[in-house]
Amino acid sequence: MNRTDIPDSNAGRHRVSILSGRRPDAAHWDGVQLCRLESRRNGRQECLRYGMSACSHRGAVAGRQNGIPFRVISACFALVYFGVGSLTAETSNPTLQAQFDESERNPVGHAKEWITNIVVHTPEYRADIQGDVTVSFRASGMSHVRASCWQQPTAKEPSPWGHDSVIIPAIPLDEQGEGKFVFPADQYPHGPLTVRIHARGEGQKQDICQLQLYNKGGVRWKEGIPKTNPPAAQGMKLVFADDFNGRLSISHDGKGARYQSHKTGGGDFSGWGFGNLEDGTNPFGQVDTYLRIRAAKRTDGKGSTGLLSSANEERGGFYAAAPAYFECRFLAQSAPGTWPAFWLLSKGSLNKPNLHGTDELDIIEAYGGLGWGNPNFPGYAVTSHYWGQKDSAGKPKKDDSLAAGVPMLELGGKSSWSTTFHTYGLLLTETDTVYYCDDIEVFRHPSGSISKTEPFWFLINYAIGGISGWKIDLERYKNASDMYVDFVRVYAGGKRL
Ligand SMILES: [Ca+2]
Repeated sequence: MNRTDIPDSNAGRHRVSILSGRRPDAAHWDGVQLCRLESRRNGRQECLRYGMSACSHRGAVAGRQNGIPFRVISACFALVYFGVGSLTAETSNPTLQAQFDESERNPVGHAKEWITNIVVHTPEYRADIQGDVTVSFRASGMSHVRASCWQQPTAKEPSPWGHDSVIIPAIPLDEQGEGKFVFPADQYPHGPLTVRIHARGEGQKQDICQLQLYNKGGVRWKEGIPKTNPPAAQGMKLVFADDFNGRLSISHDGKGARYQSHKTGGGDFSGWGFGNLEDGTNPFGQVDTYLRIRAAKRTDGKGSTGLLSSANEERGGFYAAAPAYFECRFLAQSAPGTWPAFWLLSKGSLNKPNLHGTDELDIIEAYGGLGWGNPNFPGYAVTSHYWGQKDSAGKPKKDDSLAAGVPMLELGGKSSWSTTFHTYGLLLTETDTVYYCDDIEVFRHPSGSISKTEPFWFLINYAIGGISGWKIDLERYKNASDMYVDFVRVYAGGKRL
């Protein structure tokens, strides 16, 4: 047994040693399974098992593992085991790290490489967590794994957008593909979060498991309706706000409630049907100041999920006309079939018959899933539709050009709709229709004729499959998935209809 002492990087409080069955050296280190991590804390020795991979310290150990050279520049698992925030980890294999990065940023280019592989043993999917949480998983046949989670600004990473935090770097797995790591949840945002476990194997096969968790501890960051008004709503008045910090008021037809749980006027579109608060299909939950929409298969084998419409079947409810600004903040999961959206419909569409047509403004439509047969794009879509309308030549009005894919991995903090919360907004004026992501303008076009005059209602939903045409496969996640809505608010030019 050899001992490799790691220099104490936290001034006398911790001392970390690696005990290995074979002395690590520059040529080879295969003592991973024999590896043991010890610490001395305040003069007491603690022994901590370390069962997954290499750990060393700057200058202490460089080596090669499974043919992959590495040099860990700080004691990453000291961070994991002791929760010492000042310690981070990297491997010295930039090629491997770059491969992980590139495939997350360009899933389309790797469409045929994605498979469903990773199985998380603990904690349970969608579990409440706090403190140090052991995440154990299996990635059969995969050779390397990395785990990440979006983190609020820290002293080392002060970007106000937050940043992608590597929990474990790209490290080798054993032959069985079993692995575990400790996720120090107290160092990450309070509330809903997504731990991304990304594994790669031979032949470029790879998988990302999005482990949805709810952090009961952690750091409160950007929660709730901001105290400031959105820049795009300058000069307008707040006419609607819901921070989802109280009992949800919703019913199947919207009567006597703030929201309706189906598309007003008919036409539900989700493969897993939109459920109702008042019966056994209820998808809605209240957690702190979040609305949780849980898509789930019921015991009868059918799936339920949720929609909020601000209109109701009595032509009442909430509407706003130009000039107006609509905004919603949410987080959802990217998995085959998930289809979160925040969108608007013009009120005239509720007329029977609808002689004037309908404007539909899709502020965000996101399609989940990776791999062949799934959408694969890491961003989301904004679209303006002009249904049932004719142009000056008497031909159906085309809306083909009124759509854009938003490359959100290149905007602002460069994170996905499934990685962390974002706000999605739309400014509607009598001249322009402008789409926003986190207050960044992402698309603009002249307003349609109906958009200039008619009031709109809004819809927030977590559709699963359905008319999107994309397949549903949530088996890996035990046939459930969560969308968390933080708030919705609407501003208008003082004119409420
Ligand atoms: Ca809230």
